[in-house]
Amino acid sequence: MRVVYSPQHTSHDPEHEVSDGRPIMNYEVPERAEAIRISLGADDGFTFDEPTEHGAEPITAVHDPSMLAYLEGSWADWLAWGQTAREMFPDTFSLPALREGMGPGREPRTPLGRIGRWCFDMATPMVEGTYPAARGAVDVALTAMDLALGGERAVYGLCRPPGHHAARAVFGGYCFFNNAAIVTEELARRTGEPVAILDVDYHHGNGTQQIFYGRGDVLYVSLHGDPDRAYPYFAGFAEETGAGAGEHANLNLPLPEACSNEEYLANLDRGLEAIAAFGGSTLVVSLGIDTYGRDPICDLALTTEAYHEVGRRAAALGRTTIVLQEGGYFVPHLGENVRNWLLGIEGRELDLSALPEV
Ligand code: Q9C
Ligand code: ZN
Repeated sequence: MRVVYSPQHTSHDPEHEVSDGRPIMNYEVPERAEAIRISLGADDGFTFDEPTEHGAEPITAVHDPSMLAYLEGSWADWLAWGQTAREMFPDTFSLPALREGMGPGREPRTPLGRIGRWCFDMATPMVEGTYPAARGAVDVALTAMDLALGGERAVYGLCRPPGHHAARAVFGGYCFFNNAAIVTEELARRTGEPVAILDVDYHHGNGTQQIFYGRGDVLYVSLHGDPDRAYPYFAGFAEETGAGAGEHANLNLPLPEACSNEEYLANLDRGLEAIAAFGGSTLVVSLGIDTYGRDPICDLALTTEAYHEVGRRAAALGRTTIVLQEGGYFVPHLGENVRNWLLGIEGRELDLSALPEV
């Protein structure tokens, strides 16, 4: 399988986040992508390609151009205002209710005012190299798409930072640009066909859902920890089925705590049935491995065997598949879990031989 990877991701190296009422070390670290690169690199079945530059147009096809402009200039702006911290976090959030009855107002001018407009949480600090890394992740995703359109059956884009929490005009959840949504939109434009997205990250992909909620030509299917207990809390409910032309093109499958492989696979089959019933010849996968039993921030109970089986069942759809990396935070097993997912999709055997005992 062809793998698209760029070392550019290492310039996004956040240190902190706020979680469960505490400041902690950020889980979305460069070591994650390096662990995946090393696992795939040790297997002759994977060959690596560098991304090519795709420019801004595919990004603004999905995101507010003002958000792109904000992310591009935010670090220089931070320094220009005399800030010296190596991480930029919001300290206010300009929630719409704050201006109820007063109109939306104009965009704040100061860096802190602006980040409070564009960022929705305390998990997604920007550092000096965040913007080039986020642009690199988009190019990784679009290059994987190019390879798929060129005839590859399945391609893997080792995206970092991840993307599925980024909505049209707001970012957060370790995500800046929505890599999977950008690829989906570009695929829809280039092929003129409907496109299905399967999101198997532990967290609901609120950004992807928001971007395509009114669209009948894009099906979004997500399996995730129930938002009644799991981040992002405000979206991912089963009753969210799409709006207008997009009615019935959004399927949320919230999962209980400690969900087993069996229960997970039963829900997966529901999602795959919906995808099979939807038209189109391509599938975009948002691949999160934070459903793992040993993941430090999530509460499902999947094992490596499940990843191989999910890949195998996704392949049975018989569609050209673009697999893009999202979350997954138990770094010692992350690479081997991704590799087994990809072995599954390629019809290769489960291989637990390189899973370290830690
Ligand atoms: N108490 C992805 O997996 N922190 N993003 C959650 C829970 C942020 C996850 C706090 C989690 C973001 C791509
Ligand atoms: Zn996640």
